[in-house]
Amino acid sequence: MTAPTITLVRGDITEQDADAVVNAANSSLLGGGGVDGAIHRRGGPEILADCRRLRASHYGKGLPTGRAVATTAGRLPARNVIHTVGPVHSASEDRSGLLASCYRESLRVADELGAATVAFPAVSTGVYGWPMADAARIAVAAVRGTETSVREVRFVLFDEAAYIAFQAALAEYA
Ligand code: AR6
Repeated sequence: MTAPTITLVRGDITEQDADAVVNAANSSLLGGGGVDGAIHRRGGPEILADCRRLRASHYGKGLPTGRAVATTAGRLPARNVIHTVGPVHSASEDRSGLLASCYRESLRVADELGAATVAFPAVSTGVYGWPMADAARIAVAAVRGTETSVREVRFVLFDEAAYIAFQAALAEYA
């Protein structure tokens, strides 16, 4: 196990040709907006069917924040989707450990799947309100600090501002 190579791309996570793509889900695992909506839309109903099975077998009370779980990727180019639940950003409480946990736990699940390439969105930076620069630093530090068999971690950034924030975070941790 070594630290994975980190690459940055601007684009849409649903188009990524990676072994696994990570979904910024919510604890219901039943879909939503943003990345979650795009993944279910493009991936088709098999993903939701898997999510429902997981809810029934393990996560009746919801997947806890900071945890991750895998399903099929349906019609997406990837083999699997790894669903993780980011924390809602809070100005009064430090939840950065939970955000870091999303990346660590997703990589642990990726190891179980034998995935060599994993594509991540910027978890919690949309609906969940996390400031991009801070989220980027937490994401890069978490991946750098995780022992994994994954060879490439690709951050897929939706817009220029996110891409620049991740570039800056990578430069900081170089
Ligand atoms: N590919 C890559 N990045 C994207 C895409 C895409 N197709 N679409 C949006 N982004 P969000 P969260 C960026 O809101 O903050 C859902 O309703 C987006 O610009 O998807 O973790 C879930 O069900 C932002 O920078 O996830 C939850 O309820 C980042 O991805 C809740 O939102 C994450 O934005 C999770 O909120």
